[in-house]
Amino acid sequence: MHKLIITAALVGAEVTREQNPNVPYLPEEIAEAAREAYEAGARMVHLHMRTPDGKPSQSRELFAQTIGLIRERCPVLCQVSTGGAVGMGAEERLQPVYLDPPVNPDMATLNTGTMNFGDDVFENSPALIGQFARTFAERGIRPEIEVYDIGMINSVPRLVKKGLLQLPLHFDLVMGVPGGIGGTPKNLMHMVESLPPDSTWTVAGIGAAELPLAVMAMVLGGHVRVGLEDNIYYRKGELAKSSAQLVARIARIAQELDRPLATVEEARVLLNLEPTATTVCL
Ligand code: KMH
Ligand code: ZN
Repeated sequence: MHKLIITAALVGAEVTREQNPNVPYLPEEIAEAAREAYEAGARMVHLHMRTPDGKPSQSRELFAQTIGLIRERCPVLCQVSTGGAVGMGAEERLQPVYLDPPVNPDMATLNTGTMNFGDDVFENSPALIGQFARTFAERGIRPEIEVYDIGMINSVPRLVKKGLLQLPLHFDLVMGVPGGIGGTPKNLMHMVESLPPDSTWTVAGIGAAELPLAVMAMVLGGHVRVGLEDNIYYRKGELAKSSAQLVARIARIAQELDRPLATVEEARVLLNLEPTATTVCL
């Protein structure tokens, strides 16, 4: 079986320091969290930004500053969010995709459907998805397709047919968001079996679903995303100290399962990223 890629989702747009005081907000804090996650075994970080008071932000400057600080510290792959936060407009969400070397992203997320997201609506209309896919192609950025339910997988072949996406694709199966598919083993099997041929995939289980789905993904040959964006607890009643702590647990289990961790260069190959094309390490 191929090697394992662990992605660390360091901050997100929803969790707050009131919920877990270890959530990083400032560029320096996010960069430090990225370094710790890399040292614990993560090979990619999924990035959102916050203003100093914790408000979600897609500021190009904040992304540039943070990616610069991360690349001074470690070679971890930087994947920027274009999901941002619910209520943000399309151009606002696309800001980090326009970054140039040496702070250009290695990958960016592409969300392929509209859904209820907790008490809100996360809007991704067909027109918005097309706009994002075209911008990614213009910028030479490989998408990670974020899907929260089966319908969002089923819409992908249409996008391929229209020439907006090319197979093979890499998916993130986000499971357990209120409004999306539940985070159960049976649902994970259904999601994986519904993917287009030759897809690679990672699973991001939300909350208590994080660990069981991660273990199942490791057994099935998928990859794993963990971190404070998805889950603020280490175990029931115990807050996680950091995303690195959650990454380290996955790395330990992977070792027991004989699923060695990919190096950053091996992760690039597995994810069909150009070995040297887009990332410039400072
Ligand atoms: N914050 C969510 C509404 C992504 O990063 O692309 C969307 C999200 C997905 O987190
Ligand atoms: Zn995200």
